[in-house]
Amino acid sequence: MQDTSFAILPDNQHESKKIDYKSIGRLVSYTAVGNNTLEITCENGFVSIIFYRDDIVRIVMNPKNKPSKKTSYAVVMEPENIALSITEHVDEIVVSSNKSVLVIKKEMLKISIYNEDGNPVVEEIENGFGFNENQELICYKKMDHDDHYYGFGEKTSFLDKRGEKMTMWNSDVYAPHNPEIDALYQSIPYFMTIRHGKAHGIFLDNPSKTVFDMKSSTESYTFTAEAGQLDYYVFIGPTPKEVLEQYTTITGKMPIPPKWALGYHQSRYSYKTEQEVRDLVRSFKEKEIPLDAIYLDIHYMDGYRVFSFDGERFPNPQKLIQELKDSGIHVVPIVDPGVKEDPEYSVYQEGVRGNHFCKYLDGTIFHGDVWPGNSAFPDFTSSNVRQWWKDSHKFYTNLGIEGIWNDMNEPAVFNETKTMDLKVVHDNDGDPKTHRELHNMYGFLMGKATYEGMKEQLNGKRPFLLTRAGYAGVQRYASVWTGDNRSFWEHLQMALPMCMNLGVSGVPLCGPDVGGFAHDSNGQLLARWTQFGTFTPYFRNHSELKSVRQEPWSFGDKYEKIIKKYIQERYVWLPYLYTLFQESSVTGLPVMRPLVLEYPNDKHIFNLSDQFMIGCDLIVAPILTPDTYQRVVYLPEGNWINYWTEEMLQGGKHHLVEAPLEVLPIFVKQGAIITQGTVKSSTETKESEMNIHVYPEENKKVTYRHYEDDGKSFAYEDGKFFECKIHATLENNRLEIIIDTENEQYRPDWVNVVITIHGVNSDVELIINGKKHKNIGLLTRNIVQVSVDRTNFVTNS
Ligand code: MIG
Repeated sequence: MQDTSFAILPDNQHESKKIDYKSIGRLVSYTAVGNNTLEITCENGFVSIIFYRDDIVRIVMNPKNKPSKKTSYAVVMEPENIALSITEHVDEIVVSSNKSVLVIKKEMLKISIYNEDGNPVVEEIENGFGFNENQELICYKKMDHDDHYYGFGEKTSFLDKRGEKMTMWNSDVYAPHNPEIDALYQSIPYFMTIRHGKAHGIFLDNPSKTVFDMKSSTESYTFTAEAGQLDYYVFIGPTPKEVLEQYTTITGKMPIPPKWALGYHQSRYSYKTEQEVRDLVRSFKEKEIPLDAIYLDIHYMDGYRVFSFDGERFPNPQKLIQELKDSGIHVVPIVDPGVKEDPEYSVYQEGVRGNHFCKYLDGTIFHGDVWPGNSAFPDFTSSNVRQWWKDSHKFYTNLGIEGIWNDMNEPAVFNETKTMDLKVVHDNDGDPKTHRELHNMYGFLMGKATYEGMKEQLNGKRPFLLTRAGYAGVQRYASVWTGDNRSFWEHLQMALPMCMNLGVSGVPLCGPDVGGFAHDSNGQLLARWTQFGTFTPYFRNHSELKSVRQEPWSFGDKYEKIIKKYIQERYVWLPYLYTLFQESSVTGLPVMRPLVLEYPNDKHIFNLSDQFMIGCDLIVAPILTPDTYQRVVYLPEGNWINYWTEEMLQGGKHHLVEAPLEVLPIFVKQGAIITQGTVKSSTETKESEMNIHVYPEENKKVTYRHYEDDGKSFAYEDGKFFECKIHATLENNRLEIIIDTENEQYRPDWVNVVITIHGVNSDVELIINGKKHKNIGLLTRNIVQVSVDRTNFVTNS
């Protein structure tokens, strides 16, 4: 991009050469293989259709060879054994599973898929499949006038991606993050369509450069791949949540993160010395601001050599890390892929001797310039290299480190193309492929090695990994932050749809740098951004070397008070958030959601980019512009209660709500039950009391499931968790609450439970676990409170 008007000189506009795509042509023959596969030969190429499940179909097109069934590392599922029925007609072949019908048109091969009701899910039009002389591959699909598109990983601009053309090419983009930038650090070539209230999804499993064009036509959209095969999965839906379940069955789910990963994190490029780190911790403690993690950016290293500490700046890292951990704070160091070319540096020596670095075809190592200067890059496509990288992490885990931050893993290189030479040939475990073919997989595989290494070394503790680059399935190993944003209100605004779409793309633990990374933040922006941060799944304040300081107290008392309040609020909401992360580990559903995930039929919300849901009962509507103390909030069907004022608002409408600087507008759906904890200095502090908030609805039985475990280990996988169901029924001023412990193999720290009932009168008849309660305290208008013991919960099981 040129940055003067020279770019638009009349004679300077060269038309981009259009390269025509040739169709794969007429069906010549087909064979059914096993129970779930159809192999098709066409005039100009080959297509395989593999049913993974009744509601998940994989289609692979290859113009040159019979399609390879090998998948990328993104895919964790093997096809299930299902029974297909195949019928041949004169001009088409019909393949049916229990939940879908696939119709293959023979003349100029085109594949369409219908759901159980006979409604089209995806329909190929125009050329169907095509390819061109550059071996680029394309697929044309029909666009419905009511299509809305979500997902695509980490993208700028608004929520609904209809009208956008998006490139998947992991890129280090320091600036600008604006609507023109269509490739950022992550590539998740997956999206969900919502059409007339029903949903389906497509995942194009190809780690080379891919492009999704939902812009150039209103009749069709296309996706293209620059190299490899056109290998994609169709998820039949029919609800948005089912699509996510289907997509994350293919690409995996995020295991429950360690609880400390969900607390408040403080970072800066860089906290440069042990003294600076200790001073920082002291400030948090003195000011009583909760804190769970501190990040060490590149200055902790000896000359930017990964797997090292600078001996002067950090003379005794082990002691520092242990002492901080004893006070409830984890230390997370940054690890970049670039290994400094230094013949006297053991990691470089090992890498060269062990054959671990990326190479050209002729065997010479690729070197590129990054922070440490000239560097070599581990070839993470090889399992040997990953094993080496895993083992290398003993350097960190032996020091007591349980969390790692992977940066620059697009990989970013300081040169014209900003990345590794595309001619590098990756080992790929004996199936060599160029960097051009595998680029988008590099950061994912670095994350895989890092996470698995830590997991092996942490003796049963859950590792935490934060990554900048990734590919579909990255959620199995890492959380994602959205890279180098700026302290602009516009970037606060953009973070909402970006994180919602990451959530729809299977990544539940994500968030932006709170306060903005580059540029100078200010008190009001940091206050509003921290309010939003209370509910972003990942909550870290991070800022750049040259920007003004951005710690919670940097802009004076007035702002510090508000920022502190919302960091504390995060800890109050943690039990609720934690339950949602556990749910996500099972269902793949995001914690932070666009409203369209819950209300796919509501026309007001297809592109609603400035408010979001946490779970299915909470709407959060942050303030995203300066000097703004009111805003419009849209509430979908049902009744909604203003969390702060208890005011009941009618859904299906827009409302103007008050939001003075100390208020983040939050709305709870009537019929919801919410569990909350208490303010504490970090997640390491024991929970002293559980708060159950009930927002009952007349003549309705509502149920909430609360989940808890030790927050640290994988013992939950063996059933060592706590789970209770809370039921509430309100009828004729009589409220019956039943708290039913379903599993108590893990015993929570808290015994005392305060139940707060919202929107009832003081004379309400209250029955809890079969017993009538008299000790009702009326808090204010319409709120009743009562205390019970966990030991009084009923147990059904
Ligand atoms: O080229 O390590 O996005 O969070 O502070 C800059 C220094 C390298 C980019 C990351 C940012 C980090 C910075 N890194």
